[in-house]
Amino acid sequence: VFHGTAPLLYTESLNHELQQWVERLRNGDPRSLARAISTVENGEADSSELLKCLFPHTGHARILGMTGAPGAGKSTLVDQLAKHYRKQNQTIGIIAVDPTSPYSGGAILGDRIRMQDHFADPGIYIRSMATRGSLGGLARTTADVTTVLDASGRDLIMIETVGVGQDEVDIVRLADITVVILVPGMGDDVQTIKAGIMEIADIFVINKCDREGAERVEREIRAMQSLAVRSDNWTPPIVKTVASEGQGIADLATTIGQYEAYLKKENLVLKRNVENWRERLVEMLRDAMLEKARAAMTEGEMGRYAAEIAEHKRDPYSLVEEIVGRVAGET
Ligand SMILES: Nc1nc2c(ncn2[C@@H]2O[C@H](COP(=O)(O)OP(=O)(O)OP(=O)(O)O)[C@@H](O)[C@H]2O)c(=O)[nH]1
Ligand SMILES: [Mg+2]
Repeated sequence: VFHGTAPLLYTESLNHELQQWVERLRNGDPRSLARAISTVENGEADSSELLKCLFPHTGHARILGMTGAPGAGKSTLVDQLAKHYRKQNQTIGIIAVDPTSPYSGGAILGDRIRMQDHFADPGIYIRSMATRGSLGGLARTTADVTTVLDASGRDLIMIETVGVGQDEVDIVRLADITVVILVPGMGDDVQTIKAGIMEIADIFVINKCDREGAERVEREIRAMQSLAVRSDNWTPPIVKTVASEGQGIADLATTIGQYEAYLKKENLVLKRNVENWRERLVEMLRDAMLEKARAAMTEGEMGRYAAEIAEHKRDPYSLVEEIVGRVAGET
């Protein structure tokens, strides 16, 4: 008897519940925010419905990516910047994407201790993530958490990530502004940071300038910059800091402001967003297609196909065509 009507009612009440959740989150309710973040982090069943409801409310926050080698002082800088921007009454979200062991334990603990100052301040929300190898990948999870924080009305979102691999390059691609943090005395200095990370720097910070060798790092960055001209003609400035002493933080904030003004003046904000979305759409499509293809067959079938191909009883090209056809014909 209920065929047809029951699912509809169910969907409606679910939507109503979602809308209320989103409403509370946008009104600054910390529990709704925390619940939304866990939902997308764990890729729970209602996570994509939630993200659909949240997306129209995003686009307000400025997203700042902070990346650099382990121990470069990223958390200390984020912490100091948070203090700086809080004085201007900006609300802040911080996502600390932790490296795998051996750093993660220490980093999380370190972050907790240092960021304790802010825990009483509802204007700062801090989330540490150690989700490498999780379903959907680190970059996607970070993007989804960023969406939640943005929709919650935060003015500024800072994403801290260790600059080592493709995941990190994908993560900083989320950012409107990317700050790459270097320190003196890293041996080969600039060379130890992956070329890909160097290329995405909008601003360089040389932290720990209380140590020897800051000038050398600066020379190396300048030498590297002379070889490559960016398509937006911006020459990434170099800011020197001693984050642990709060030195250079105001300078860094000013430089961030200058780059933002440059992006606005040159009409680059939308252009950059379009570029980022082009990449992210391809990734989202690839994930969704693959998920569908995986759902279309069992592990047993997959193993059988692999065996048949290995034994040359079947060719992989027609098989892939067949599976893609099967998945595409579904909708
Ligand atoms: N001497 C000196 N030490 C600093 C400076 N900034 C940070 N530190 C110290 O460097 C250590 C690492 O700082 P973090 O802020 O945890 O570095 P991080 O880049 O977040 O580290 P991971 O998240 O583990 O990659 C801490 O002991 C800081 O107190 C600085 O400017 N000078
Ligand atoms: Mg850190």
